Amino acid sequence: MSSPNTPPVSAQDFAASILQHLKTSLGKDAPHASLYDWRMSLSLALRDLVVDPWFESTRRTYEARGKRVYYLSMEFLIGRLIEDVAVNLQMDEVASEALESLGQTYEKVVADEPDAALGNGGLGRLAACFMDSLSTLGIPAYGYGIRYEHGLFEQHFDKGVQVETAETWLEQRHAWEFERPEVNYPILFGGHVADEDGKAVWHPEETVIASAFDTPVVGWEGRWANTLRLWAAKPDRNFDLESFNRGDYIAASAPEALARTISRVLYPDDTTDVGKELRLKQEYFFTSASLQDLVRRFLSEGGDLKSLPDYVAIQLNDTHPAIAGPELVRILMDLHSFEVSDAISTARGCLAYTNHTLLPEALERWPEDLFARVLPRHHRIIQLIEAAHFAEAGEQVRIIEHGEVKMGELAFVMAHHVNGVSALHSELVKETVFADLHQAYPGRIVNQTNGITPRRWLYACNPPLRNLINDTIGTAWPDDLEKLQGLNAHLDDPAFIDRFQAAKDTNKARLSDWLKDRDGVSVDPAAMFDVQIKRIHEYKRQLMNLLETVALWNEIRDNPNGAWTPRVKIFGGKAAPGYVVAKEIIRLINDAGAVINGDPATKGLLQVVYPENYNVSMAEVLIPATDLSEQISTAGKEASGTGNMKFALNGAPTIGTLDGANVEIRDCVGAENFFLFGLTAAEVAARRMEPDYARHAIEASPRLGRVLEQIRSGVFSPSDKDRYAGLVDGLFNHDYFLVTCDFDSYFDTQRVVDTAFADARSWTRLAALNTARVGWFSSDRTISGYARDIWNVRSMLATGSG
Ligand code: 26V
Repeated sequence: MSSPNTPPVSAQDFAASILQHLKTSLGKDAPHASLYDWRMSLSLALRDLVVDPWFESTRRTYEARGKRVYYLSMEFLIGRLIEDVAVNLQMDEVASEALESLGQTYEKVVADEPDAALGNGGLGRLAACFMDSLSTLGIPAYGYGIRYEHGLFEQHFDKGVQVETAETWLEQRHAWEFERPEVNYPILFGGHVADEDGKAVWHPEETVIASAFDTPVVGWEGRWANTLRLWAAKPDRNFDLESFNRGDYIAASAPEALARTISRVLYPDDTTDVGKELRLKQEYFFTSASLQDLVRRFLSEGGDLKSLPDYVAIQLNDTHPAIAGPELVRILMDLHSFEVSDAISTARGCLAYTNHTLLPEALERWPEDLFARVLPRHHRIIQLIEAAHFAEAGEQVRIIEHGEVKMGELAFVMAHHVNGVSALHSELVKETVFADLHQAYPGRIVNQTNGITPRRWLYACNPPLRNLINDTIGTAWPDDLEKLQGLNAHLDDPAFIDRFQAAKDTNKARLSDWLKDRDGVSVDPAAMFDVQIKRIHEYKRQLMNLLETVALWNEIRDNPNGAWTPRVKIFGGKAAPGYVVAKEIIRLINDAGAVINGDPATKGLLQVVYPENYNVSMAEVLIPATDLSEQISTAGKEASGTGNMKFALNGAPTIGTLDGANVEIRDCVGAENFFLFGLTAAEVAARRMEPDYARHAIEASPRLGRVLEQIRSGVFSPSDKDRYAGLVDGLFNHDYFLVTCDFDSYFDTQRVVDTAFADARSWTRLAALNTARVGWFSSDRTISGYARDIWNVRSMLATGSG
């Protein structure tokens, strides 16, 4: 019932293919095969089925000679691929059956796959969802990024403290990629620029080779497949013979050392502008390789570079690839003899830029001297770009200012469109960070509200709900998610609500088993599962959630015979290794959790759970099992959020602020079906102007004052009573994210949630209503918007909507 179309091969034939791979690709026979051997054989057998659609898509793309999309992203947070590919090929049941026939358990084999964690959070996961939708919509596209040897660090808790260890996904062979040793580009760094016959000529000092690895990305029902091309750095030559012959062995290995570091590790900090030379080199490395690759492809098909914008749409995922502007200008001027102004307008015709954050500390700026040392030619080209921008729009906004190169301004000036990622965020982009540039280039800023792929985030991760939906409205929804509206007609059907509840119960039991198996933690599946999963940031306010937890603990202890709604507060997420306050918050959650969980007075009513090492695969278990989605950022700070969409789609109502895409989610589900609290973005800005706003908020709330006093006095850190004094003082003195100001309305709204949850049937109706009404948040809709408003590209599929 779950696969709408017929699978391409039978279980019997597929089992034979797995066995063949076991023998010829892994060199094992069945009796001696390990879990790894089975997993690789299964992956390779599935990969075989992707190759034909992939070749066919590539052939049709070349034949059509139409415009293609190039999505440049420093991060692709992919997760596991076996289930994703199996589901897209309608092979999930066949694969499971085939493995069972070979004496293996499909779920166990699937769970053996390491997450491809080539991203920090929202921005990287969005790129992965976009790749899925580009293929599903049949839009010819390439994703370009870096093949990091080490993805996002693994998180462990040592007495509640986050400890990081290296992630090592490539220690095992990556089953899905095809190495392309013949696709190589030199990437140049450093040196100087000389004026030769009136021309600027770059004499670089270092060379690193970018070498391609391709992963096919297959869309729904295998109708189309695009390529994710990730670049690995290789040394230009193993030994610099000249230095080697001079006897300078150490100098001879310097180029190799640079090459080995460039694609070694993903930067794990998604807020602070680290300003590190290696990061700049990573950015230039993958951007230059990608542009060289697409220009080579264009020329090999006989294209005339003047018409590049008619054939090439390059999307910059944040400013990380913003060097694409000057790099494309360099390629056109230095290698293809374009005039400056033609080079700039041609490059701009190809480029568009997505802004993902308004946090000032996350907007990339490079010290000018560092920049000029690493990329001297680009430094000069940026001056040319700035001059052209001044001539066009006046001199209010500089690209190079106060000794810094501002990548946001550079990306904006070099892009034909700039987009924000939710309606509110796009308006704030116009009013704040890019207000002057918005005046100078009216109409350039547009909105494309984020989305999520319903294949991974409902169909694959939530089989019980998927089956219920199939039975209720048919099977046409996974690539036309607005069809979920058809569920509205069933919201008052008791049988439907019963089945919806049964699906949620199954998922909650699965999560409970998972927590027990993995961490030895027991939870009561009848309690409300209240979940906040995302990177740990002050603006996301995990601290406010924890303060509310402590306040509730107090309240239950004060009134043990009250009609409390049992809750399990689940946290998940990593802090950047250098983000001290975020790490204190993690420790406090773990410390307070230990005290609360050990208190017999609140046992069965309140529990705190924080499983370590949150990642995509953990999200896939947590989200379907969630009753309440926490989206509680300070209004104006969360650009969009995408977890908020995943929860709503899987039937979890939201408690949240008017921030990011929460605003649009609330519009879709109806205000009466959303647990809204807190200040608006405008009120936040106004409150910050008031003197001592935090102190006043604390004084006005005895409940909050009591919680802060407990934390400060060491109730949760008895062996080190002052451990959290600094954290608490921070709230009194500079509570920039207004935790104190929103606390009371958050607490009160949580009590409204308690009451609502206690009425099980109406809560389940609310959950189902969320699923029915958030189909608009499919990333297929988002990508169709980019294709129409920004890229001007069309779907290659007759029935596609791109
Ligand atoms: C910034 C930096 C700064 C330098 C060091 C490395 C690094 C890595 C990533 C970032 C960008 C962080 C921005 C980000 O992830 N924004 C999130 O984007 C989501 C997708 O649009 C959106 O849903 C979230 O609200 C937004 O926080």
